[in-house]
Amino acid sequence: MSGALSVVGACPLDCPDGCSWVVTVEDGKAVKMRGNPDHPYTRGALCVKVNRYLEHTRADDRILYPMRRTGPKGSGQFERISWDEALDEISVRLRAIVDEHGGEAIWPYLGTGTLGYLQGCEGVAGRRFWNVLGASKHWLNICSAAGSTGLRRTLGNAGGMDPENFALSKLILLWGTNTLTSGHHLWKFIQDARANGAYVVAIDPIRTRTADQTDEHLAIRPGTDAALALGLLNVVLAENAQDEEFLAAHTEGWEQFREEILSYPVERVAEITGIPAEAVHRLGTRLAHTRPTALRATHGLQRHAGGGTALRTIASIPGVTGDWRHPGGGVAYSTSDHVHLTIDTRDDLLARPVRTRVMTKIASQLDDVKCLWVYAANPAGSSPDANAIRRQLARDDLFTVVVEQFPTDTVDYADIVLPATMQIEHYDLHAGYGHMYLAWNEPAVEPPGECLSTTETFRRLAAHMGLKEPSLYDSDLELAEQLLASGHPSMEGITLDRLRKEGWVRMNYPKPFAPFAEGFPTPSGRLRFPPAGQAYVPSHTASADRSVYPLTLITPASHMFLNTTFGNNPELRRRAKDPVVLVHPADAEARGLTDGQRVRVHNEGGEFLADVEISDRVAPGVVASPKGRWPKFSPGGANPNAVVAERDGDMGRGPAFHDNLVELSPVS
Ligand SMILES: Nc1nc2c(c(=O)[nH]1)N[C@H]1C(S)=C(S)[C@@H](COP(=O)(O)OP(=O)(O)OC[C@H]3O[C@@H](n4cnc5c(=O)[nH]c(N)nc54)[C@H](O)[C@@H]3O)O[C@H]1N2
Ligand SMILES: Nc1nc2c(c(=O)[nH]1)N[C@H]1C(S)=C(S)[C@@H](COP(=O)(O)OP(=O)(O)OC[C@H]3O[C@@H](n4cnc5c(=O)[nH]c(N)nc54)[C@H](O)[C@@H]3O)O[C@H]1N2
Ligand code: SF4
Ligand SMILES: [Mo]
Repeated sequence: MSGALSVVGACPLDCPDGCSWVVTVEDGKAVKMRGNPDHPYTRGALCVKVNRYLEHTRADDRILYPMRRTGPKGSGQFERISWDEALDEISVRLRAIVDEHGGEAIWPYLGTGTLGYLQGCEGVAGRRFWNVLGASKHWLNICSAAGSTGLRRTLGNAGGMDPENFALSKLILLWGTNTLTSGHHLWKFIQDARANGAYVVAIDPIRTRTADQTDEHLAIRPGTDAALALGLLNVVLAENAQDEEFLAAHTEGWEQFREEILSYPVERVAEITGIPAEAVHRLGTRLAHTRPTALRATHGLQRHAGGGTALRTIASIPGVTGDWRHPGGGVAYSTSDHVHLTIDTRDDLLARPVRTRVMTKIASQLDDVKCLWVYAANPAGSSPDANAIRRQLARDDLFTVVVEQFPTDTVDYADIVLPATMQIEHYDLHAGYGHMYLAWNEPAVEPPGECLSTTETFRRLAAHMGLKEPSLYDSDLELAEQLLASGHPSMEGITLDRLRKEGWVRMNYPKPFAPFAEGFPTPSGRLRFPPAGQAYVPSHTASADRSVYPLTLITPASHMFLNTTFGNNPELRRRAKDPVVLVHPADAEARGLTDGQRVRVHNEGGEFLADVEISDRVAPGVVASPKGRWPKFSPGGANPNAVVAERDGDMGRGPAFHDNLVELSPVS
C-alpha cells in the first residue's frame, strides 16, 4: 500500500569511512536513513554525527534562496534575491575583475565540505569554468598534504594497507589517530583481530576514548613520533629481527638508515619523546617478534612542523620488519592513492599558466585577490590565523561569493550567498579514503527552496555569462561516466550503470591485498629510507622558546562535529556542551586554575575562551581543545584557530594545527 522507496546514497563528509547509506522515501519525503547493512565497511552503522542527517537537511537555518548582503561585512544581514539577480551581479563583477586585474585576481576557494567527485573537493565542479576565466589555482593542502608527501617519498604511493586487513594483524599501533571519534568503522576490524589475540597500542599525547579501549597507551610528547619510530627500530635491530631478505630485495638506503637507527638508543628516545625507556623497549621487542604488525597513522600525527617526516619514517618500519609482505602488515593512512577516478579538468582552456593560491594561507595570500569564491569550505572557522582572515574578509574591495547550506561565520562576510543542495538532493560519486570501495549517491528527494547543486550552479553561471565552451555544460551523469573511464585496471568493469544498480563496488584489488609485497611504485621499485639526518624533524613546539607561551595546544577532532560541519546543529551542540580545554593537574596548579573555570587560551595570534577541565588525560605541558565549533556560537566569538599560526610544515606545505604554543589566563 505505501509507496516507500529505498534509495542508496553515500555520506559526503570528510571522514575516512565513506559510508554507504539507505534513505527511505515516502510521498517524496525522506523519512528514514540508515547505514547500508550490505556494505562490508559500513556494516549497517553510521555515526553520532550523521544519524540525524535528515533532520539537519530540514533545519530552520538552512539557506534556501540566493541572498545579497545588506549590512556591513561580517554582520550576516542579507536580503533574498532571485537567481537571475544573483547571476547578473556575479557575472558583471567577475567580468570587471578579469578585465581590470586579470583572471588570477579570482580565488576559487574549495574546501572539504563534501568529498564528492562531482560536487566536491575530489572532483570537477567549477574547475573547467575557472580555467575559462583564467582564475588562480587552489591548492587544497589543509588536511593531509604533509603525510601523503612523506609516504610517497618512502613508498612511491601513499595508498598503503587495505584497512579491512587489520582483522589479520597480531599487533596494532594506533599512532596519532583517534579511531573511535574520527573513523570508528575500523574498530570492528580491530575487534576481529583482538578476538585472534592481537595486542593494541595507542600512541597519542592525549589519552583519548580510543586509547581507553586499547591494551596500552603511550603518552608521547607532541611532534616526536619519528624519534619513537627510530627507537623502536633500534630494538628490532638489537633483537636481530630485521627482515634481511626483504631489505635486500625491496629497499634502498638501508646501510645509511641503519646507522641512523643505531644513533637512537632507547634512552635517547625516552628523553626526546617523554615515554619511559622501559616502555619503548617493551614495544620494540613486541614489534620485533610479531608478524604481521599494522600501523594506523592518520592526520593528527602530521599536523606538526615535522609531520611529513614522521609519516616517512613510520612507513619505513614495515620495510625493516618485512611487514609490507603480509596483508595484515604495513601502514594505513589514506587509501586515496589507490583510487583511479580521473577526469580532464581542461587546463588547455587556460590562456596562459596561472599562479596557485594555498588553502591554508588565506590570511596572507588574499591581499591582491579581488574575488573570493568559497564553496564547501568555512575558512572563518577552519583555517589558521582566524583573526587575520576576518580582517581580510572585511575588505571592501573584495567581492566574496559563498555557496553554502548554512549561515556560517564565512557566510556573514559574503556579498552574495548561493544556496547549495545537500547530499540527499544531488548526484555524486565517492571513494572512502579509509577503505577500497566506490559508492554512488543517487538523489532521494527534490532540493528544498531554490537550492542548486554545485555542478548546476556553474552550468547556469556559464550560460548566464554566455560562455561557449561545450564541456562546461556536461551533465552530472556525463561527468560521472568520464570519471569512471580512467582505464586503470582497478576500474575494469566498473560502470555507471553497475554503480547505480549496486550502490557501491569494491575497486579491483585482490582480497586480501598487500600492495607492496612485490615491490614499490618508486622509480627504482624499492622502498626509499629517509636520507641521512632527515629521519626526524622536531616539531615547532619541541624546539621553540617556551618562556612566554609554555603550553603545546592540540586541537583534535571533536566527537560531535565534523570539522565545522554540524557546528550549528542544536542537538549536537547540546551534546558537545561548552568548550573545554584539558589541562594537566600540575599545569592547573601552577596557574591557580580550578576545574570548570573559564580561561583565555592565548598567544601572539589571538585568543579563545574555554572552561578548564583538569585531567591527567593530557601530559604536563600539553593542553587540548577540539576543533569544529563555530566562532559565532563560541564564548568570545572565537574558536581555537585564533591561536593556530599560519605556518608550513616540513612537506607539502601541510598546516601545523597541533603545533602551537599558548598560555592560559583566568578571565577576569
Ligand atoms: N568526529 C569527527 N570525525 C572526523 C573529523 C571531525 O572533525 N570529527 N574530521 C575528519 C577529518 S577532516 C580528518 S582529516 C580526520 C582526522 O582524524 P585524526 O587523524 O584522528 O585527527 P586528529 O583528531 O586531528 O588527531 C588524532 C589524534 O592525534 C593526536 N596527536 C596530535 N599530535 C600528535 C603527535 O604529535 N603525535 C601523536 N602520536 N599523536 C598526536 C591527537 O591527540 C588526536 O587524538 O578525521 C575525520 N573524522
Ligand atoms: N584547529 C584546527 N583546525 C582544523 C583542523 C584541526 O585539526 N584543528 N583540521 C583541518 C582539516 S583536517 C580540515 S579537512 C579542514 C576542513 O575545513 P573546511 O574544508 O573549511 O571544512 P568545514 O569546516 O567542514 O566546512 C565545510 C562547509 O562546506 C559546506 N558544504 C557541505 N557540503 C556542501 C556542498 O555540497 N556544497 C557546498 N557549496 N557547500 C557544502 C558545509 O555546510 C560547511 O559549512 O579543517 C581544518 N581545520
Ligand atoms: S561521518 Fe564518517 S562515520 Fe559518519 S556516516 Fe559519514 S562516513 Fe560514516
Ligand atoms: Mo581533514
